[in-house]
Parts: sequence; structure tokens; C-alpha cells
Amino acid sequence: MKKGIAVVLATGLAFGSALPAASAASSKDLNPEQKQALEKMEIVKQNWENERKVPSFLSGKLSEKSVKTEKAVKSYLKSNESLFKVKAKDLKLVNESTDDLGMTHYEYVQTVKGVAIDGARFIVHTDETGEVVAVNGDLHPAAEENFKGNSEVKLSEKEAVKEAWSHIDVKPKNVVSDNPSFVKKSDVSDMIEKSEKVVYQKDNKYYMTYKVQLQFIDPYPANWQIFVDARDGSIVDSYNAVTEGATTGYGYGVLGDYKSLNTYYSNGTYYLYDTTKPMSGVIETRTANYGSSLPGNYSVDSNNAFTATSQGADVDANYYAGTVYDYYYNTHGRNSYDNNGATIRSTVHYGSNYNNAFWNGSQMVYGDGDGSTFDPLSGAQDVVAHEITHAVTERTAGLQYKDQSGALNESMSDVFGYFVEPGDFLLGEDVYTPNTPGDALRSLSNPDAYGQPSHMDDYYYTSSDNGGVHTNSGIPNKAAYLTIQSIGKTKAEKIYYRALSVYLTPTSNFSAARSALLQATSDLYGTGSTYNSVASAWSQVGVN
Ligand code: ASN
Ligand code: ZN
Ligand code: CA
Repeated sequence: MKKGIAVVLATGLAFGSALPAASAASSKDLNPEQKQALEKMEIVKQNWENERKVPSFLSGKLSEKSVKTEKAVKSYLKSNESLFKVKAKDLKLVNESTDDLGMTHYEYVQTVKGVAIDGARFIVHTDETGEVVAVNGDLHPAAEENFKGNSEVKLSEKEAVKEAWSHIDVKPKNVVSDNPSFVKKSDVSDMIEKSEKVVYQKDNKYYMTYKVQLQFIDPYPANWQIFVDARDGSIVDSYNAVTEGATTGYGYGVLGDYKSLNTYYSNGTYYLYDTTKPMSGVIETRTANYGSSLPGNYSVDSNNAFTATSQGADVDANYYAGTVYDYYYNTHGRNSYDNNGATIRSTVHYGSNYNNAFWNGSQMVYGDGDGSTFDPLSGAQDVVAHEITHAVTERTAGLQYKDQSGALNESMSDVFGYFVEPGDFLLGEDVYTPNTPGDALRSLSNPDAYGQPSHMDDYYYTSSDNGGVHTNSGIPNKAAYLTIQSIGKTKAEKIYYRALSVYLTPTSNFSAARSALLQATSDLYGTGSTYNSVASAWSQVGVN
């Protein structure tokens, strides 16, 4: 210990006297505050000695002579070995830099048998005059005496890496190693492995290990840090440093069907949060927890298996929203409902026994149904497509939700419900009246069977339901059905999307819809038989 070293603890307590000479100094002239500080310092000093700890941060005037070269720093460290309790020869310079203030920072790593202790950095800071003004970092005074397996390295680096892979039970594929001794050349890699020999401290013991880092995204995001004992290949310690990333989980839908899910992992929790789409936003699902506040809490799971019955609504809302996104993107080149990649958010478990679902202008909302009229409504892909299409309509034609334009708005949602899930012409059959098989909410092919008109002769005049938007939609629905029957789905969906996104306006009525669809047909397929089929479909429902 050099005389004249002033000490500042990391807590900011400043001591004017030298250490440890201070203990010998007369305390008579000290005020109570200084006395207390001195006592504290005594405790700190004793702890250093008893626990073989070293100060982790010292600042003040720490050197007498100017220290301006690495060699001078080394001899400074040597003359202070009793303070730092580590031999200067075991400190290896790993970096030296001078900053804008003229301070130079000498960064050392402590070694045992010439091998660095993992993370053991110790930095000496000098000012522009070469005075040591601070030292800080992490030294291990007891590393040598608590060292395990002195020079008994039996494992090769390659063997250690193999042990690491088998420890995490992941099959390495398309690996690029940054270890020069067995590097494989490849431009693309699914996995990266790195390894180096380090001394690793665990429970006050020091082990000669290979630190193996295994990094990959699949089958889960990982940046494994695995310390393999160099003597026998046993694992001294391992942890995954990744706390965030896209993952693949699974779950069961409302109907109990298995689904693979794009999920997101963050800090030990998996979210129904799909970041895999080519959109700026995400597809996310939340839960209102049977209440009515929106948007609610994220739908989460602790192990990426969304298999509880109560999670069925959450699973389907996110999964089907993803398929509807895909439909619009792949079939129409539309990126989300706003065609600008907006987040598609759904909230499930809305209310209690709530027999409905809706687009509220910002997001989808799904009730669980009462179990007899409805199962959780997100369990039907055509219902999800119906609701998301309301968002598309809002951002395109903007059809006003009343009277004929409102019925057209409803019809567009039903028709795209079919385009997304074309197995049948029924709507909502998968969740409607679970105890009555074969029925549905509505039908494109047979609106009358569900209390809807299918011809202008039966147009229903009412002041309820915004002028019967869920009733009179039967008329344009039937026209759509007839169109699809005669020209096929592939042409029909192109025509409908073009009419919706190019020609229809907020106040379009049924007659304007016929004109818009015919114009779209003419643009895409000319004025031949396809055109005549569309015209005929509308004539058959009495719209000319
Ligand atoms: N499920 C209904 C619909 O999307 C809710 C509503 O009346 N807007 O049409
Ligand atoms: Zn609707
Ligand atoms: Ca259906």
C-alpha cells in the first residue's frame, strides 16, 4: 500500500486520509461526521481483508509518479499488489485508449495460468498529466487458490463444442463457426458457434473451461453461453442470453383443432404476437378478460403452448387474422386493411356471453357467445374475414353503414368471408348454434332461408339495424353468389376487390354497385361473356 492514496468509495463517500494509514492516524481532530466515515472505512477495509475482496472503484490521487506508458502502469500495479491482491503479471492488457479529455484508460483482464477469467476486467485511468485518478473493475484475489483442475485440460475445443450442442439438445444445422481452427465457409448460416478457453467462476471456485456460444433463431431464439469443463466435458454453467424474439408455438382453436402459431418471446413470456408478416405492424391478440375495456391485456402463455380451452378464442383470433392478412396480401397485393401495413389487433373474451363480434374503427372485438347461440366468435374464419373486411371497406369505398350503402358494406364483408374461406356459401357456421349442426348465420346462396331477401321485390324497409343492413345485404349477397357460380371465384374476387377499392363510394347504392362491378369487370376481362354474367347476376336479383 502506497502512502498518499486517497480513496473514494463507489457510494461517493469521500475520505481525506490515506488508507490504511488512516486507521493509525489520530482521530482526535476529526468531527463526528469524519469519525463515522473513518469507522465505515475501517469496516470496508476489514471486509477486503477478511473476504479477500478488493475495492471495485477507487478514485482520487492514486499515484505519486506520473504514469504515462503501459510499462509504467504495470509497475504501478506491481507496487500496489498488496492493495489489489492480484499479481501484476497476471493482468493482461486488452485495450488502451485516450479520450477527448486527455484521459488514458488501460483495460486489463485477469488471467489464471495464462487464461483470462471470464468477465474479469480491471481498468486503470490516468489524466493528461499521467496521474492515476481512478481504478475500477473486478479482480479475483482468490482465483489461484480456488482453482479447479490445474492444467488438466483433456478436452479439445471441438469436443467441447460438441458437448455444448448435446447439452441443449438442439441439432446443429448449417452452422458457421467463427473459430479459425475449424471454420466452414458459407454465406448463409442458420446457426453460429463460437468458442474460447476461459477461466469461469462459480460458487467461489474457478474452472478451466471452454466458453461455447451457440446462436440461432430456430427452433427458438438463442444466444447460449455454455461453460464446458476442459477436464471432462461436464457443464459448469449454461444460460440463454436471449430474452426476446419471434418464436413458433402452438395451440388449439375454439373447435379444438391444432394450430401452429407465430408467437413472440419476451422475458420469459410468450405472446400471441405475429411479427412474421411483411408489414410494418404486427398481428396481435389481447383479452378483455370478460370485461369491456379495450384493448385489454396481451394474450400470453408461459410455455408457448396455448392449449387451454379458454385460450381457443385467443388462438383463433390471431391465427385467422393472419390468414386474412395473407389473403389480402397474396391475392390483392393489399398490405393490411389500410394497405400500409397497419397492426391488426383483436381483443377476445369481450364481455360475458356476448353473442357478437365487431370492428370498432380501430380493432376487432370478439365475444365468447353464450354457448348456445354462439361459441367464441373468432372460431370462425369467415367471421374474422367479415370483420376485417369492414376495416378494408372503411379505408377504401367507405360505404356508409346505413340503408343500401350499409347493406353493401355488410355484403362485401360476407362476400370476402366466402373468398377467404370458400368451402361453403354459409357464414358463421363454425360458431353458430353449436348444438344445431348444419345451420349458419347467413347464406350467400340462399338468403331467404335465413330471413333475408334475395330480390329487390322483397327489399325490407325498416328503421332498425340502420335500415336493415344485415337484412337487405341478402340481395347483393345473392348477386355475388350467382356471379361466383357463373364465372368462378378467381375472376369474381378480382372484380369485387377492384370495385371496392376503385369505384364504390360512401353513398353507392345497389344500382351503383352493379355499375361499379361491371366497370371493374370490363377493366379486367373486357365486355364479353364474363361481363354478361355479372350483368345477369344483378338482373336476377332485380337490380338494373
Ligand atoms: N357482427 C356485426 C357485423 O360485423 C356487428 C355489427 O352489427 N356491426 O356486422
Ligand atoms: Zn358486419
Ligand atoms: Ca362459411
